Amino acid sequence: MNILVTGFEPFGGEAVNPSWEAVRRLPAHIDGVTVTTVQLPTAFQRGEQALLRALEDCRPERVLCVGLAGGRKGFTLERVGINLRDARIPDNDGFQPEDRPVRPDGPAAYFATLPVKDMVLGLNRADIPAAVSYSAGTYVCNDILYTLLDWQAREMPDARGGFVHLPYTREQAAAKGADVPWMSLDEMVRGLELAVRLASGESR
Ligand code: PCA
Repeated sequence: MNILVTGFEPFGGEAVNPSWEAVRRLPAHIDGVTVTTVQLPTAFQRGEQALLRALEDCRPERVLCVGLAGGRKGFTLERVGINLRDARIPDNDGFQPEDRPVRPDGPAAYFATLPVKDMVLGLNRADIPAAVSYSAGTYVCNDILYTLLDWQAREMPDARGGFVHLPYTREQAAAKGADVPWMSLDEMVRGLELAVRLASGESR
């Protein structure tokens, strides 16, 4: 089994993106699963292009995309990607689409095909705070999830894909005040290793 795990480059004025910091620390093999990691630009067009290139290159049986959702607590496992781009801030290329589709001819939404609820349960059992989320937003992360699921539906219908949002790191949160939720990078890496195991299991 092979899994592609992606993280994003920093955006929105942050110096780091914990998604890539955690993803790049993953081992190359987890329980016999080969792990390929790729950093995606936080830009609608280049992000999609980089994802599609990685998908064509490795044709992975499982894909877990990872991003930052600053302000959220714990891991949030996204259930759905929607056909909408509505950016609150410009992406890293200065592009700020409003009320546009990801794919003009695509369906309104795709559900994640990874076992989202089982993954949340497994993470919780290992003391990693995690919950299901029913919105990945309308920025680059949602775009990547939609693009991933759209590609898999057409090109590799037996493959499964999904998305995890991570909170700020301790350092990022501390710079913003006392009430901002955070998770240590070590815990994120431990949680992602487990998420890879759970994503590679057979139950849906
Ligand atoms: N988070 C943003 C895009 C990149 C990232 O890490 C989002 O939630 O859309």
